[in-house]
Amino acid sequence: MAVTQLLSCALLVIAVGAAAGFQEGLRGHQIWELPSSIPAALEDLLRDGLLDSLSHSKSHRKVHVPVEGLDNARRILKERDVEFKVLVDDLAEHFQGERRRRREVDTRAAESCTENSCPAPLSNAYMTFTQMEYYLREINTTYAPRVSVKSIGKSVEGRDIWMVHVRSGGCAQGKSVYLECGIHPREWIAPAVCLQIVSRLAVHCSVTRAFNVYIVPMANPDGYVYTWTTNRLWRKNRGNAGGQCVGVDLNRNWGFKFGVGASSNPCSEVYMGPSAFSEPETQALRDVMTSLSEAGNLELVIAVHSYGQMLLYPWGWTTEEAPDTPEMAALGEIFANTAHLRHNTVYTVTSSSSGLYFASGATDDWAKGVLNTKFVYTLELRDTGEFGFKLEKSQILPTTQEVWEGFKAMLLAITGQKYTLL
Ligand code: 0X9
Ligand code: ZN
Repeated sequence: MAVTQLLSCALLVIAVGAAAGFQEGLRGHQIWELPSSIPAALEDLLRDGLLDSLSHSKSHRKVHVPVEGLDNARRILKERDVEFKVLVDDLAEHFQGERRRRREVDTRAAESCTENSCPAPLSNAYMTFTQMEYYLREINTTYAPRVSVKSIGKSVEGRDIWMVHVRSGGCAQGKSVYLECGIHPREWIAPAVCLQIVSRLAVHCSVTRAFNVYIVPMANPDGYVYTWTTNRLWRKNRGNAGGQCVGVDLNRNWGFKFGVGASSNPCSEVYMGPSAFSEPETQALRDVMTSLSEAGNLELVIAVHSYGQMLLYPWGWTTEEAPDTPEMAALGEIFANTAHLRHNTVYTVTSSSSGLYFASGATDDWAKGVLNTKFVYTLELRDTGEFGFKLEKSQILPTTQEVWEGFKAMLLAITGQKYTLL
């Protein structure tokens, strides 16, 4: 056999192998739809990791059931006479089929992001972590010294957690704003929108005249890489602290009211970890936020997530009012009203405990409770459940556009100016 034939055979084997491995972590996993009214005890099941809630909607609940939990979950639902519908019976098959179909129809010219040239974040496709790093490396040189990118620490698997700093334009006392994105890796729209915001901030110098903006576009790189290769619905990091199951929910691992509305079961999707800040990712994020706060003027913190179209302010651990609630609600309305002007998308502004559910150990409650930052939010981006975590790439641009308008309006309002949509 000629060398070229041998080579192409070998490549074929590699390609087939890679295709078979794609999303294999979801082999046998299912998506079920549960009825609107379910016994309260089912909440415990959700928390204990048998079921992974995929929708915030109270009228219907989509849940992801890991293969290991199928028999148990079926038995428990049967015992309680709860009927359910199987929407997807093998998630690995589902994602592999989807990838095949995508390759067949996707003939559009892609924007380019290579190691040698990645001048802008992709707006018509989700980026791999490697592509994100190409882009960050490029802006670090192109826009220096106004924009700089540095690593604030390493993930469990040794990847860098990058932070972009866009400096204020000559206002020495510029207030600081901090955006954390991608702590939940399956929420792909969050880093996509954050990188678009980085790019807009870099290009439009005037927006940040009065602000130092700090953005961590990908807070959980290991989890994100894992969603690309093995399990598109992965929520946690890739730490092994708990033993038999992998991963800690980084948005339950922060050291303020640690353990409220979270799980101590390592197999749960909302596993809080063995102790507060047990994970290198939350340690890095905590340390950088602490130093920004100690520098004296950290004014606004937004943790960007999806989905649900909600702008949530603390607390998540109790329904009691957090300090500055009227101010947070008012600034939140400015965001929502301005975002709405762009594409009519409705963002609901509410406290997380009353609008969503009880959960603490999250970035937002810690920023409010420990740093005492005035304006703190969790922003749940598009949509309200139709595509959920698998939001189509065609939504990157419109989601960015509305969030960008809302974000600018917030910045202006903080400096006492009024926003007008041009
Ligand atoms: O549950 C979360 O961590 C966030 N929702 S998500 O669907 N993106 O996972 C909401 C966090 C809101 N904040 C607090 N509960 N403190
Ligand atoms: Zn999230």
